[in-house]
Amino acid sequence: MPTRSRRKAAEPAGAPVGPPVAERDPALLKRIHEVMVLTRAVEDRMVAMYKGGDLLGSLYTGHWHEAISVGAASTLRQDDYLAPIHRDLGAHLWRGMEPWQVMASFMGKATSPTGGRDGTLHYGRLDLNVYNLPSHIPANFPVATGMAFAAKYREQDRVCLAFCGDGSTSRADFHESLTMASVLKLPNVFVIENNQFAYSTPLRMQSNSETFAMKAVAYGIPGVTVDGTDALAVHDAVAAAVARARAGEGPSIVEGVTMRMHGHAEHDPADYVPKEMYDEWSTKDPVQLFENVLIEAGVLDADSAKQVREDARQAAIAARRKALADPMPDPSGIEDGVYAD
Ligand SMILES: Cc1ncc(C[n+]2csc(CCOP(=O)(O)OP(=O)(O)O)c2C)c(N)n1
Repeated sequence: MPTRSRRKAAEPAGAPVGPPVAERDPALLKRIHEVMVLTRAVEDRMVAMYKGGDLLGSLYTGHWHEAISVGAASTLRQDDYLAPIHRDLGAHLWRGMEPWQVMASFMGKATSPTGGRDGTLHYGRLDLNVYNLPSHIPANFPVATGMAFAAKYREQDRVCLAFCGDGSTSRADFHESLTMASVLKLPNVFVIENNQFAYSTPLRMQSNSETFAMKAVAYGIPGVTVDGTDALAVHDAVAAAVARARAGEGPSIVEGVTMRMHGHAEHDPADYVPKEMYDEWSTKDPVQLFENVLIEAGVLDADSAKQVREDARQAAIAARRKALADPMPDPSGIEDGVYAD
């Protein structure tokens, strides 16, 4: 069987391109960079914590997804809705989730957003308009469609952005959500994180389409494919989709092409991934690439970039310390929130 290890990367035709870096808001650029760096630092720390036995269950990471999760989330207003997946720590951190809350969640601590009812990543922050990840994927898509429907029905000016993986596009709830969002012109943006694998299933066994974005044609909506390691390419494409949703023109698909650089979860050695793929993609670290762009444009210098990394490392260390010290839930509250009064 022929191998099709990587789809055509960025498809410039149709993908919106924003202004040159030097003409953009430096505060926004720096914030995107800081959150990408923080995301990497927190995940690296959690990998060490997983290996050291600090965490209860599986650990899912988003290495090489930072440009997609932060690039996309940074296009929204705080009152817009977000429905992230297991690769989107960056989107959570962008919104204001605290790194210690994420660690506390993987430890089942009472202080986690679920109060310790989940030992992994089914957390959200409703106060930040970020919804909990449902375990079945992409069950966040029907939720996102419902959120967008509610916003439209209540005549609220709110967009709902949901993420899913390449494998999730094969599920019925993907099709149902896209169909409903399209015919009702709901203010949705659907971001597909094409990271080459769905657990051990490679792209060639997932879909025969050249890109995932081209599936948009079937729903009568726009779809673009961008380089998912390029934070600004993602930001620009998602910003255009958000503007369209806000204007009442309906949903769009944005596909970001990247690579899952760790196993499906940290317990997965991912022996099924050809070494050449890792070699090829290791040169496309989204955090490093964005740092290079900002230094080249004069938005950052080498010293300040180094400081951002050190600050993120210290924040991750402090977060671990707090999460470790936090209490486990009180077993007497096991039925809280289960039954209606
Ligand atoms: C309906 C359903 N089937 C299987 C799983 C187990 N599972 C969780 S993530 C995952 C892989 C998903 O692949 P993809 O959508 O490409 O996202 P990725 O993990 O690659 O980012 C699987 C099989 C699940 N959570 N839900």
